[in-house]
Amino acid sequence: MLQETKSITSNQISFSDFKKEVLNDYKIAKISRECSLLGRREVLTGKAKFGIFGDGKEVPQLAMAKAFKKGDFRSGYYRDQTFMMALGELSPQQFFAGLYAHADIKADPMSAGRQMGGHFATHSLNDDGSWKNLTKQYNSSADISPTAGQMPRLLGLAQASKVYRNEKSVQKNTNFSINGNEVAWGTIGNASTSEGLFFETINAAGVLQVPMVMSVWDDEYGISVHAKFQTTKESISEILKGFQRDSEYNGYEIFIVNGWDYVQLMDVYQKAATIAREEHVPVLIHVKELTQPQGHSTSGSHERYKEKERLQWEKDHDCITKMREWILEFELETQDGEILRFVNSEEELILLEKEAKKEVSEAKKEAWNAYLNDIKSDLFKVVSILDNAAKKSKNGAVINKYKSDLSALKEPTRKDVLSTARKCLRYLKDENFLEKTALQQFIKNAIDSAFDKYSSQLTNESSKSVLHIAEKLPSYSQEKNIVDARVIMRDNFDALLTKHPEILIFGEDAGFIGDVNQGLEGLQEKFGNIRISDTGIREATIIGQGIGLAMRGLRPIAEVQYLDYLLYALQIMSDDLATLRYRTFGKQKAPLIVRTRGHRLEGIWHAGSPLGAIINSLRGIHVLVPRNMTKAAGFYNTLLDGDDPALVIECLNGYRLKEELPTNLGEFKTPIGLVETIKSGSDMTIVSYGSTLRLVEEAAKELHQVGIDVEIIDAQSLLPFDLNHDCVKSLEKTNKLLVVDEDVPGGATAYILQEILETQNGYLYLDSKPATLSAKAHRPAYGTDGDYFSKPSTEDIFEKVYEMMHEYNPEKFKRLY
Ligand SMILES: Cc1ncc(C[n+]2csc(CCOP(=O)(O)OP(=O)(O)O)c2C)c(N)n1
Ligand SMILES: [Mg+2]
Repeated sequence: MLQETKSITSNQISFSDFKKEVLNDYKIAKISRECSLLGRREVLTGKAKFGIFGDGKEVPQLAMAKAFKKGDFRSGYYRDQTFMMALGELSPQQFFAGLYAHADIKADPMSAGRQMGGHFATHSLNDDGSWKNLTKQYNSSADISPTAGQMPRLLGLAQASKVYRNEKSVQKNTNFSINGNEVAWGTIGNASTSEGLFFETINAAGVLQVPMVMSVWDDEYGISVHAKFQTTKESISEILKGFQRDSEYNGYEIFIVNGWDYVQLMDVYQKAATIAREEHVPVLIHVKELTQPQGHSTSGSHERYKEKERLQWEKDHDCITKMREWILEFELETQDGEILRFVNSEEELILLEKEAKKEVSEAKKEAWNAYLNDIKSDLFKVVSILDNAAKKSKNGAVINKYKSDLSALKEPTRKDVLSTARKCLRYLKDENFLEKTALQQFIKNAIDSAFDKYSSQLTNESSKSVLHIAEKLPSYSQEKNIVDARVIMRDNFDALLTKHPEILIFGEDAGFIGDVNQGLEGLQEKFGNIRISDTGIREATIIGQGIGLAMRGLRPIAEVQYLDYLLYALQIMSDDLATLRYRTFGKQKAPLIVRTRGHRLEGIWHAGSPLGAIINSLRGIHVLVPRNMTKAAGFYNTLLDGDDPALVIECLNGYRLKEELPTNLGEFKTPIGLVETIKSGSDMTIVSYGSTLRLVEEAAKELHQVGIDVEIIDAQSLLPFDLNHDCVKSLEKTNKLLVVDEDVPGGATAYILQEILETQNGYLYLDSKPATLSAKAHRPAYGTDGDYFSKPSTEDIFEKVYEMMHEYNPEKFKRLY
């Protein structure tokens, strides 16, 4: 077949360079495919737990990798191994290390074995937690498993380029951007475009006009479910046609290309990159006619749900098969009449294919040996200890049996080794000799080192952790300057925006009117509409914007208008933000601050306080519940001196209350992880937070009148909670404990109780049953009476305390009822 490809002539590279590139691409595709094939076998033979691979999607990823430049970011999903390999960011050995869950960041740089294979990441941070120069490397934000979960973050990654290009105050930050030239590349499967997060992100990126290139890998299926059940008209590009930009409106550039067409793909990806990079216009590339040679994952086989014809079609349209055909058929006639080819015969390709196969097979062996060697050295230690222990112990026979069972394992896990050691220790409990001590020591060391491998880096462990930042009290002028509390927020944000040029604040109504409670009043006018901006009503992608911006060195404060609507954002906060440090073994961070307001309004959707749900789903994020605006402002001041993600819940009914305006705005700091005793007392410790504290304070005054003196502690920081264990110190004095909030029963109060009784050993000091007082199990009803009968009132608090005092001293505190 004689042909002239535009890309050859237009790129004007010599044919021999072109040939080298094509054959190199082909080899990468073959290496990647071989990884998928062997990977599946490793799972089916039991050496790895689960496999989901990129077979059938190789060729478009070669094209994407060629258009991807240093400084760019990827936010994608589990099919992208070929892309990572083409960039040189994933070797076959690392691929297998991930598959085996090798818990060592050097062996598996994607996640140190924490994520299942197919979740790709690069390292944005040095070992000390400081940023690398991201413009000098390829960047992949760490994948998450929930389908379309990569979308919200993608929006922020793309928006960061726009900010760096247009906002002068951050243009000196050259570690992150060079004139906003970086493109954020998204990938998603066709079926996952059914998720709301996909549509929400597509719309928002169109509105914001950000440099995002979104590839949809379309293989017509989502596991077993065909496109006809997934997508209207069975085509994402068809239904997104309305997003196409035209002379009148901004929008998207949309390309449709077949996934097996190497030449077209190269062309489309270069064009897409130029549009996004130069014009900051989002691009959608619908890559059709892709396949799944081995089915969806190792969990099943696609022969179960695909017709024979479809299976045959997939064989014929396998992108590597098609590329191979193209390579073999390609002929180019020069002006001198010479015919140029990529290969002289098929043999050349076969040789290259054999090389690819051999490289992968060797890499697999290396990865397996490296993975196993770590464990085997532990196994030998235990076997040798048990061998000697068995000789001395009266339970020698049992111990010997455990030892030989362990020795016989060909593919031992850390669990096998440690579980044997721990079981054997029980048989030595009544004996005393050196080997027992050695065994105890082994177990202790193994558990300690397992903590580092499997449980470290949930939160910031570097010197930048906000937990190292000390309290700094607000200072006040001599003449008391009493203001509406929202003024403190506004003036403090003003000071912060001046102090930190990287801060961007955005959310629904946050821009023009300066938020619904005017905590940002006038600040858009002062700092411009890039730094203070309105967003659409789209909580999940507001958070995604924040995550992506924070991953590129900016300091976003993302506003979720009301706490009740945080549920829309909770999934992405939980799945993405809260796990980021953990799932990358501390190699990526997103110091995003989420600002919201809640508690104590009225009505089912305007008065919730789902703190139990929040703290249980957001481990990895600091959750702060300031009781007033000075405390809240102090939290923002602390957070901006560190780089941890946090959620700050302001008291909705506090903005119009009066507080004294501090003089050291932007500087005073509320410490994170410390409680504050706001009233001392001797009869009972009451721990509460947020808006209910004011009710507790009122109740305390009334209790005083009947001779009960309570101590009130403001938790103020739920995650982390009371790191200095001040609550138990209070219990030592009062011997009684009540925890009050307006969450459901067993919500955050149960968490606080567990912290105080179990973690702090508070049970040792109790004279009476510890108690909680929370709202009813239902959402709060509307209106004054709805509130009164749904949430704890001062009377409820008074009576609860009184009843506990009655039980303690019935003589002194006679029954009320
Ligand atoms: C939120 C969520 N729901 C369900 C799943 C289970 N799941 C994993 S992959 C997948 C199908 C995805 O299909 P598609 O987006 O077309 O990608 P493909 O695997 O075909 O490349 C499903 C349902 C998941 N990971 N996340
Ligand atoms: Mg699919």
